[in-house]
Order: sequence, then C-alpha cells, then structure tokens
Amino acid sequence: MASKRGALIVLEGVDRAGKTTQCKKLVQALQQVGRPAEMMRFPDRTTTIGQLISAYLEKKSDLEDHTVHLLFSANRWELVPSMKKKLEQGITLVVDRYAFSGAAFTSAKPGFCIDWCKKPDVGLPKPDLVMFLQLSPVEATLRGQFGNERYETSDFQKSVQQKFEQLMKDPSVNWKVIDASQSIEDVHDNIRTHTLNTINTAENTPLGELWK
Ligand code: ADP
Ligand code: 2DT
Repeated sequence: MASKRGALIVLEGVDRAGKTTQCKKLVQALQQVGRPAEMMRFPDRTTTIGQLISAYLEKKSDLEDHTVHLLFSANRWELVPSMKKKLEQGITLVVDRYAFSGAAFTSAKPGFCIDWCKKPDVGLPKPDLVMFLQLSPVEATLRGQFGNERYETSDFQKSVQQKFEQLMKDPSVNWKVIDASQSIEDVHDNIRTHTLNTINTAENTPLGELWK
C-alpha cells in the first residue's frame, strides 16, 4: 500500500504576527509526536530567483512591480517538484508565507487588482490549511520596530491586511484565523490542534490545485 501523504500547512499574517516563531515550534512539535515535518519559507532566498527577490527586498536593486510579482511566483513554482515529492513521502510541510502573501502584497500596490495577482499562482499545490495569524498594528508595534526592508511601513501593511481580508472570503481555501495576540504557547496549542486534525484528513484526500 502506498504511504499516506503529508499535509501542506501554510502560515500567513502581517509582519511580526509570529509566523516564523510558530512554524518552527510546529515542526518541532510534529516531529516529537513522530510525524515527519519540514519547514519551508517563501520567498526562498537561497535559489537564483530568490537572490533576485532578496536584493529587491533589501533595496539593493529595483525591479518593475509586475516583474517582481512574477519572480515571487516563479520562486514557488521552482520548488513545486520537491514539495510534491516530500508530500508524497508522507512529510508534512509547514510553510511560512505562500501565494496569499504574493497576492496581498502586490495588490496593495497602486494599479494592481487581486485577480491579476492570483493568476500566476493558479494550480500550485493547494494548502490543506492556511492559518492567518491575526494581530492589530498596535500589538505588532509592541513586538518591535519595522526593519529596513521594502514593504515595512505601517501604511503599506494596513493595505496588505485589507487584501488578506479579501482573500480570506474565498471559501475554496481552508482558512483558519488565529488570534496571534495570545502568548506564544497558547498560539502554538491552537495551531498544533488545527494541524493535527488536518494531517489526519489530508492522509485520505488527494492534494488539490490552488485557485482552480
Ligand atoms: P513574523 O515571522 O510573523 O514576522 P516572528 O515570528 O519573527 O514574526 O516574531 C516577531 C517578533 O515577535 C519576535 O521577536 C518574536 O519573538 C515575537 N513574538 C512572536 N510571537 C509572539 C507572541 N505570541 N507574543 C509576544 N511576542 C511574540
Ligand atoms: P519575510 O522574508 O520577512 O517574510 O519578508 N512577499 C512575500 C511578496 O511581496 N510576495 C510574495 O509572494 C511573498 C511570499 C512579504 C518577505 C517579504 O516579501 C513579501 C514580505
């Protein structure tokens, strides 16, 4: 009998909501209960495409807005073969940002509509669960100042939050909103419970295609 597939779990949310902290804790917790799990993050800055994106985010280079949007998408597509292979091997992937950040960040720029922004990512492996870590701008500020990367300003992050809210209205995606203002442990308990339930369901269902 073929082994059961792993689940594709995505964490999204605004800057400092706790995505990275929670992805790491979740992978550790899954491994501790004997569930193979690995963390991924987008953009993956280690690839050739990822290095172009990284230079753009660090403001070391300028790229035309459509172009950088397509590079973010290409950075996901280039990792699809290895993602599918791992999922088939029964490894659960815990992903820090995915196509939802792609659509939310670019559509927060003037002159972009959300439908256009979603198009290049149509057909990507569909997450079995997307948890949106909800945190108010005031609470985010208490966790530290913005860094110096592109997009790290409060006005831009407010528009990004609105775009995420629009994306979360789509019932074809399994969204769960998580109150990220709780303690790290409480947020983790919540995320772990949703994830373990999803892993059990995903085992018996084929991997879907995003936005198709
Ligand atoms: P993100 O990846 O969403 O930008 P991080 O996981 O890097 O967020 O967390 C941003 C900062 O907030 C870090 O200093 C982290 O230790 C802190 N942090 C994360 N989660 C919480 C929490 N639930 N309560 C308080 N501080 C937190
Ligand atoms: P971090 O590495 O700190 O998460 O910042 N972004 C991300 C996009 O504009 N499009 C995308 O497709 C993705 C995945 C969000 C990465 C920054 O890049 C933005 C913040």
